[in-house]
Order: sequence, then C-alpha cells, then structure tokens
Amino acid sequence: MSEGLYSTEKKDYDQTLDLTKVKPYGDTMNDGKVQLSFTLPVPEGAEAEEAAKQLMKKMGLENPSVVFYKELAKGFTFFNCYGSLKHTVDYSTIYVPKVESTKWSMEETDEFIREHFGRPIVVVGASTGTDAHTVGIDAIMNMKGFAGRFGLERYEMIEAHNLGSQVPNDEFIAKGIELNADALLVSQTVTQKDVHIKNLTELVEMMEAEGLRDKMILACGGPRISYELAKELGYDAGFGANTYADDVASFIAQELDRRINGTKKEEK
Ligand code: B12
Repeated sequence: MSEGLYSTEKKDYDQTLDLTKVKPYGDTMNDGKVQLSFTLPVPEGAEAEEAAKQLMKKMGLENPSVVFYKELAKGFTFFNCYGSLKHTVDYSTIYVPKVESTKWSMEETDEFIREHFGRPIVVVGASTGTDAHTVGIDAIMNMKGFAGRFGLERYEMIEAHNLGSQVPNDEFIAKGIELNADALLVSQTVTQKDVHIKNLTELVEMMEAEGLRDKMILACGGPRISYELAKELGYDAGFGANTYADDVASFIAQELDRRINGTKKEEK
C-alpha cells in the first residue's frame, strides 16, 4: 500500500492502549484530544479568547486552542475549542451497578412467562407527577415500540396498560391495585430542581405507607435515570437512555420468577 491515509506502515507514535490509564482519543492513541464548547459572560475579543484558554488549562487541557468564537448576545461569547487532556482514568477498576437479568427477545420472554406463570403479567406504566413527556414511556409500552423493537403491548404474555403522562402518584397506585398489577413502570424526563427525585420518592413512600411496596415490582426510567439512582430511591431497577421493551420485559419476568418461584437471579 502507498504512503498517506491508507498506508499500513507502522507509525512511530504511541499506539499502546493501557486500560489502567485511559485518556480521550482524537486520531492517535493517547493523544488526549478533547473538543468542548461553552459560553463566557464576557464581551467577544482577544481577552475573551485568552480567558477561555486559561480556563481550559485549569481543566487539565494542554495546548488549548480556540477554533471558533462568536458573540451570543451583548456581553456573552460562545467558544468551540480543542485541547489535549492530561488526566487519565483506570478503566480496569470501574464498576457500574446495573440490572442483573439476561436480556431476552420478545418471543423468549413470552415463552418464559407462559411456562413459569401460566398467565399474562400485568404491567402498568405512566409518566407521573407534573411530567408531560410521553415519548419515553410510549417507546417502552406502545405496540410499535421504538427504533424497530416492539413495545410491551405487542407481547402476547404481557397485559400492558399505559396511563400516559401527568398521572398523580395516588391515581397511579390506585390503578395498579385495580388492575392487580405485577409491575409498575414510572417514566421521568424532567429533572429540573430535582423534581424527579421528589416525585419518585413520594411514590415509594405512598406505596410503603399502604403496605404495597413489596407486592409489586417497581421500576423507573428516563434519560437521566440510572440503575444506581433508582436503587437508592427504593426502586427494584432503573433504566436510562437507549432502553428497549426487551430490557424491562426480561427484567420483570425474571424478577417475578425470583419472587414467586424463588429462582435465583441469572448470572450475566
Ligand atoms: C419532545 C420534548 C418535549 C415535548 C413532549 C411531548 C410528549 N408528548 O412527550 C413537549 C414540547 C411537550 C415538552 C415539554 C417540556 N419540556 Co421537553 N423535551 C422534549 C425533547 C425534545 C425530546 C424528549 C423525547 O421525546 N425523547 C425521546 C425518547 C424516546 O427518549 P427518552 O425519553 O429518553 O426515553 C427513552 C429512555 O430514557 C427510556 N425510558 C424513558 N422512560 C422510561 C420508563 C421506563 C419504565 C423504562 C424502562 C425506560 C424509560 O426508554 C426510552 C427509549 O429508549 C427533549 C430534548 C431531547 N432532545 O431529549 C426535551 C426536554 C426533555 N424537555 C425539557 C423541558 C425543560 C421541558 C419543559 C419543562 C419546557 C418548558 N419550560 O415548558 C416542558 C415540560 C412540561 C412538563 N410539565 O413536563 C428539557 C428537560 C431538562 C431537564 N433535565 O429537566 C429537555 C431535555 C430539553 C432541554 N434540553 O432543555 N418537551
């Protein structure tokens, strides 16, 4: 192969990946290259550019460079910048708590429910409190699902009830009781002023006060929900961005089996 972009010749730059010292990748291993953008509340000009570079150095970026800046409004300048990050992380020691269930296809989950429970599992979902966002809970529950994966309504062995958005916690619980729900699914999108924490906590407290908490599987999801946060708030699981109905359906089926039939959680 000839020189240039497609050359296969071994280069003399560092190509070693050390998972104990991982840093960002631009176009060469360990170059640390980072792109960032931010706004400073100062007027556009050379002083603003210098201020942006000094800030980047304080963030641990070497060779900071401002490639674009523009006045956003009087007294405010927006920057696009690059730099090389000095810092590294030890990837080999990272542990992230996450849902411990085996992800099954819709057909596998249906089959499991048929065999292990002999009846459909009842799942009630809603975007609760003041949250008006429905797209997330619809992606999980509606027949057509999300990004080519069917939602819970499509499952033969799941009776899915999607209550929509802005459902008050007491109404949500009442519906769960009325429908004899096996699982309640809460969606929270707005996190301003930690409104999701208050709302999710209120739901758990109401369920505990009514002696219902251990009678139903309780899971939450949303773009800023993590499994760790959900567990901290007293939920059985939490699901973040890029979740599909398969993830939560497999979890519910396996968790219910553990509770009803005493099966241990399957290892990943
Ligand atoms: C569409 C939209 C709206 C629409 C909602 C229409 C509707 N019917 O849902 C409208 C215009 C009504 C709206 C209103 C508002 N919005 Co809005 N909205 C968005 C937007 C553009 C897209 C959200 C979306 O649909 N995502 C697509 C879905 C598929 O993704 P998802 O929700 O993450 O869901 C996935 C996972 O999270 C997970 N999941 C979600 N829920 C659940 C539940 C369970 C149980 C499970 C297992 C998984 C799960 O699975 C899904 C599929 O993978 C976002 C910005 C953005 N680009 O994300 C802002 C955004 C969410 N909105 C925002 C805000 C602030 C508002 C308003 C407060 C604005 C205002 N001042 O009025 C109001 C809220 C009013 C209210 N009372 O809630 C902010 C939230 C900021 C924050 N962190 O709190 C965002 C991020 C915009 C922004 N950058 O500021 N919004």
